Amino acid sequence: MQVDYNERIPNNVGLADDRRLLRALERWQPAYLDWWRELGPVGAHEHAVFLRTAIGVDTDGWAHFDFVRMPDYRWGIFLAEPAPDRRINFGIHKGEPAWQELPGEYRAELRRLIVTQGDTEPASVEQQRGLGLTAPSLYDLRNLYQVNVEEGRHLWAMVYLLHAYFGRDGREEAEEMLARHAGDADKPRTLEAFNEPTDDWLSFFMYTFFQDRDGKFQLHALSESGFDPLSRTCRFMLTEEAHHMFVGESGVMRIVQRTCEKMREHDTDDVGRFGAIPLTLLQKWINFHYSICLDLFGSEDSTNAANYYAMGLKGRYRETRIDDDHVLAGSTVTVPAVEGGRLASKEVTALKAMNETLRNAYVDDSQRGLDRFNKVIRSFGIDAELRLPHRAFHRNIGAFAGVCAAPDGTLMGEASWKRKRDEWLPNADDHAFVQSLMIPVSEPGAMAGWIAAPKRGIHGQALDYRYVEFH
Ligand code: BYC
Ligand code: FE
Ligand code: FE
Repeated sequence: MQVDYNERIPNNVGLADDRRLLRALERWQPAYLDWWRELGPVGAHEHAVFLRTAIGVDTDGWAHFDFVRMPDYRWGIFLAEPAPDRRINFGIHKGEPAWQELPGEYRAELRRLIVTQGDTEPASVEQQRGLGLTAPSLYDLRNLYQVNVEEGRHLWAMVYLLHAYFGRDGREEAEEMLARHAGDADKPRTLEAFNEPTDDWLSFFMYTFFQDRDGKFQLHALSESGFDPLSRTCRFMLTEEAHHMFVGESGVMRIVQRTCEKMREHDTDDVGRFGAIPLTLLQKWINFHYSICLDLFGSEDSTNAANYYAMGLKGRYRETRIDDDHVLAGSTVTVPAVEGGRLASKEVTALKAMNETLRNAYVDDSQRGLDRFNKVIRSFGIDAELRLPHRAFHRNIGAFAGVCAAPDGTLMGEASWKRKRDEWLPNADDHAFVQSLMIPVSEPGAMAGWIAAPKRGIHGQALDYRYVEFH
């Protein structure tokens, strides 16, 4: 289905035929644009950027590439095509037709899921807003802005659901989305990782590798929802998420590549002197971003998660491909626990372990990414490995909250942990060093010294294409 860009809010949901909804969204739109100008990318409002914009939701050719001044980007509302006769695929309503209207008995739960999801989207734009000033290349700058506009669109996607299905309190929640801010002392974003500063490009690539990957898994789980509008919304968001995953993985990969080249060239691990990022620093950044992202999955033992599943609101990763009864009444699984100061495990119902089940899928996926980085390191004949820290390391939610664990999972006293902290997580000197590398490069085709060039350009364009026009 093509999308009509003559409309003020491009969409494939028939907004023109629903005057009330259209008016409500048109009232929210100026507040969104004000927010974007105030808390969106710094100093970018006059740039013309080679961006892709959704023009249809079918798999072939939904994207259109052109130069867009970012405030003129057409944030729209797109849902994946409906699956004919779609059913609820899990939980107590399994087999019933998917809900096309809001199921009244689950209103509170759905509202909460949608608000939590929606809150992360503008949060990420706020967290990344300063990065445009220090991009390592025009290619990377363009990718940053592409991610930013799409996260803005993801907010639109959730705000659409709130406006279309939740009436007045939905509209209030939509306003609150622009009132909470990443890192704000009084009104922070809901989930902790969305309040962390993201001030350098190493952090940006780790963010898109680890934190957007939480987005991928949460969106997959929500795309299984029996509430069909939520499912269709998330299915379309996932097509955009794939690019965010690419930006993160290829970004870290290119840094690893440059680091290894410098290690070989100078026959040393200490490549900071040569303007590259040592593997030890990459490891610290991994330790930080991975651990705060594990928290995003919630507690190992969660009544909320059990309810979401039983009610048919939030499924497992690729629910329909799993070979079981999709009801899970009476089945149990073991989840990690801490008992008497030791790592242990405990049995909980499979329903209450839903957060852990999703986290497990995330851990495996993250490990596959690290395996690919390690393959590059090995291809240089370098005997080193990047590792995911133990799940107990640096956690703030769930069984390991408040536990002092080393990256290898060894439990220890708080004082010892604090003494070691600077060896495991980025410290002030590390931040200062990485910051010192953040010198903007804006010559077409040129790259900052700490990162290798990508293999190819965007949408068939050359690497030295002028992806961003500064005005
Ligand atoms: N920080 O029962 P529990 C993305 C709270 S990322 C702070 O385990 P539940 C993106 C919890 O709210 C994807 N608080 O929680 C990425 C609860 O509070 P109450 C975002 C936390 O509900 C990059 C209490 O602790 N989408 O799209 O099972 C760029 C008990 O916990 C945290 C979603 O998250 C935390 N980390 O699980 C842009 C999907 N964790 O009730 C975008 C929707 C838990 O005691 N959200 N708490 O007041 C959910 O499915 C669930 O809310 C969660 C939490 C999985 C997040
Ligand atoms: Fe998103
Ligand atoms: Fe994303």
